[in-house]
Amino acid sequence: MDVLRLSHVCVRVTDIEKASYFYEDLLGFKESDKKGDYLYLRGNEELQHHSLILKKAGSPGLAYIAYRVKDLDKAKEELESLGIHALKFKEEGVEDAVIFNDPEGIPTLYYTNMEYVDDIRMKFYMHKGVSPVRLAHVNLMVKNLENEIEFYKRLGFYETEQFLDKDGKLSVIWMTRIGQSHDIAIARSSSKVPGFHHETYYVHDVRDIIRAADILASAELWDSIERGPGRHGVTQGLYIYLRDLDKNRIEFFTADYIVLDQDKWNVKTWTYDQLRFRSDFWGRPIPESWLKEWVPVEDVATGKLRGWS
Ligand code: DHY
Repeated sequence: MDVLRLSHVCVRVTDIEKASYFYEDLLGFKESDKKGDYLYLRGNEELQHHSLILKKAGSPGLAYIAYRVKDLDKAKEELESLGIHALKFKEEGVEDAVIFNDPEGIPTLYYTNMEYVDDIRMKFYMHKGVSPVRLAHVNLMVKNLENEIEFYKRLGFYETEQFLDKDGKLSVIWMTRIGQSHDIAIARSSSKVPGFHHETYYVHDVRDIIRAADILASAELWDSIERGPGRHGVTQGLYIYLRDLDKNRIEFFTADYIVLDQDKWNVKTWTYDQLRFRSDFWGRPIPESWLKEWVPVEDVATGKLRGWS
């Protein structure tokens, strides 16, 4: 199946005005459009209409993750052949899309063409806040990790790194489609219900990561600074994790590697005794909230959050 790349995420927020303050005024995302219950945002180097949709809803969570595919009709047929029924869907800037629950229940959208908007890449005076560059990756929690990996491999993703649990069983996988350190990370969850841990935006400079903390602290949003700044062992990226005003998590990230030769790449394995350094190369402790909290995902068939009472 010709999935070209990770394209965007649609995240649930309870108050669009407050979310606009957090994501636009503080973090510096660019607004492409605001219509009713939806706010369409993008990073400085994204020419496409949006990479982050904020959707007003009763509680936080993931509405869906979207990928660009080469041929939507062919992708839909291939999904059907896997027993996955995809529903027709439309977004602002995207006329034709399909939406479905992936094999582990992650709400997923495919499209081929999105409207392109103005190019602000070198309009540096328009780069504000943390200067988000582009959506880099998403991080998911699923019950049957092997099943999910098989699906993503079918789409053209390959493994870059993996983490094994105490018993030597696969626990987290990092995969890429376009040759970054990862476009997607998937962790095995003990819960039957799938979850969304975070989305991550690439920034050009470690200074932007520090700025995220300075901006939030000076806006008195200390609780929004959850983890970091630090350097990951896995992927070697420099990072900071933030929680928005609804507790959705967002990471800013830079300085990871790219895979130059896919055919020569050996999956890098991290064992359980390396946990401390896998997560934070400097060995800093990871907050409980980061380890234990994530948000639920919508079931595309019902529009309701899975397993949420
Ligand atoms: C890790 C998490 C990420 C990422 C890269 C590496 C590892 C960890 O913190 O345990 O979200 O992007």
